[in-house]
Amino acid sequence: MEVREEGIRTMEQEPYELVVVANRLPVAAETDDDGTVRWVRSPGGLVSSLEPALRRSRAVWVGWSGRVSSDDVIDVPIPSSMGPCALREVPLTATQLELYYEGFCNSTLWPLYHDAIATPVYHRHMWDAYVEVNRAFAARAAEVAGPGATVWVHDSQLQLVPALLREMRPDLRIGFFLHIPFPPIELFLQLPWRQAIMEGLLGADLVGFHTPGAVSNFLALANRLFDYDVDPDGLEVVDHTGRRRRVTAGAFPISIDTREYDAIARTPEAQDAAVELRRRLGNPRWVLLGVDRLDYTKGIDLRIKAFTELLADGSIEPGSAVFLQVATPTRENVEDYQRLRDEIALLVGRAVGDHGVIGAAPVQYLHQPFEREAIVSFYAAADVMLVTPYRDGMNLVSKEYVASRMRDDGALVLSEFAGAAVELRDAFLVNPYDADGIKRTILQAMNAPQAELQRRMRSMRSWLFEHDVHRWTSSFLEALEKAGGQE
Ligand code: GDG
Repeated sequence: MEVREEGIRTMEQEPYELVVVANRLPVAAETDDDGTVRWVRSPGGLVSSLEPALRRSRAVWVGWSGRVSSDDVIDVPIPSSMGPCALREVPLTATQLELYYEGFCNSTLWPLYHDAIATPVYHRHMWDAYVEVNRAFAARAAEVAGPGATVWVHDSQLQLVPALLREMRPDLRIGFFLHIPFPPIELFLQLPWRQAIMEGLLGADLVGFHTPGAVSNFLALANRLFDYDVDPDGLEVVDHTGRRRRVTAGAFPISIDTREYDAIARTPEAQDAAVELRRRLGNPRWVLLGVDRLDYTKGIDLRIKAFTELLADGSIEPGSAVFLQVATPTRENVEDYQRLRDEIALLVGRAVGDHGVIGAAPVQYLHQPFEREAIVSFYAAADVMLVTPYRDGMNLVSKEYVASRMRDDGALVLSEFAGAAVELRDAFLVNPYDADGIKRTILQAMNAPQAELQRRMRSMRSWLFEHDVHRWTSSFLEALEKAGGQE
């Protein structure tokens, strides 16, 4: 197998002083028909959030590349040209991928941490794979971190890494950030491996969450499981040698690059694309929009039902409004996602069959990925944005919509159970389980006076311009600098 490194600029700057550890690297391997591996940069997501911090220091990113290997050790130099820093791969086998990622991460932790909306499975062989993979990540991080380096571990896939890494490298400063909700203790206690996961997290000097609610769930759990004395900012833990160590816990609500979204939305291309989209939808009075990964946590089903009922009961006149739902394919090997895909197709089919006319459908459903620029033009075209997850750590889509509304117009309907609701108080907030409440709120958003919409949007925009992703990254890293401390 030939590995071609396109446009490589090597950034070997050891010893590394900042190590990011995340399930995925910010690049993916693509294999051509002739077996040549090409590396492509994964746009958006965590990498754009961390990029400035990574460029400032001698940094390395440890993660999985997306390719499955049958060997244990691959040490292919991944082209740093695409990442903002050096990249180190943790190889995963097909079995590990199935049991650790699709299994323990997506079928146990994901549903459990999202209020058990789908039923979590508790299988010992999946847990064993999770432990094995977490060990591999910790070992890789331990290997590349320079003396006294700062390590930032990301998300639910790697909750054991902080403690494993501390054991291997007590000199490191370790931060952990959870991108999804942290569940109430009654739910967390279901987990047969609850003790081990909490011990894993408590290996960090700083544990960060999106919301104060998640912080208090975490601290309540530490108190319940270990009887540690907790205070609102953290707790002191005792390690196996009897030494006391401070673990700080805090809320760091993630955000977006607000200026970048604003700038894309202002381009003539985005504005023209928005006008064209409305025209193709039949120039209705209202365009409503949903943009989500096709995930059962996002509340896409009830949102479609609510809109369909509004058509059925005559609250929305046929032809006056079109609801466009973009649902990006995701986790297609997991059974709950396959079922959801069918359920949503059925709901859309019913809405179109019952309320469509020849040449015009009141619900348009696109189960496809789009370029970011296209998504922004959808935001720019939408009068009402529907973000109604049953539970969401933060939800960046809601923030992206606001950042893309440079005329201070448009209405955001937002679930109370998205982390973003803590900050975006001027959205039209809704209980995502309440079908009648969603219907009422959609109508309220559609019919709100322009002045009210502008007041709400202006206030949310000014919040987001101040609280952008750069502030998130620096506030976490600054808190990590101050955290820790041993007896
Ligand atoms: C997890 C947590 C937390 C979607 N479709 C396309 C596309 N997207 C982009 C959106 C947005 C991102 O994907 C989705 O982010 P969310 O935050 O809404 O949701 P999750 O994927 O579940 O993310 C979440 C987040 O981590 C960060 O901590 O907020 O709570 O669940 O940026 O725009 N982007 C492109 N094409 C698409 O078709 N380019």
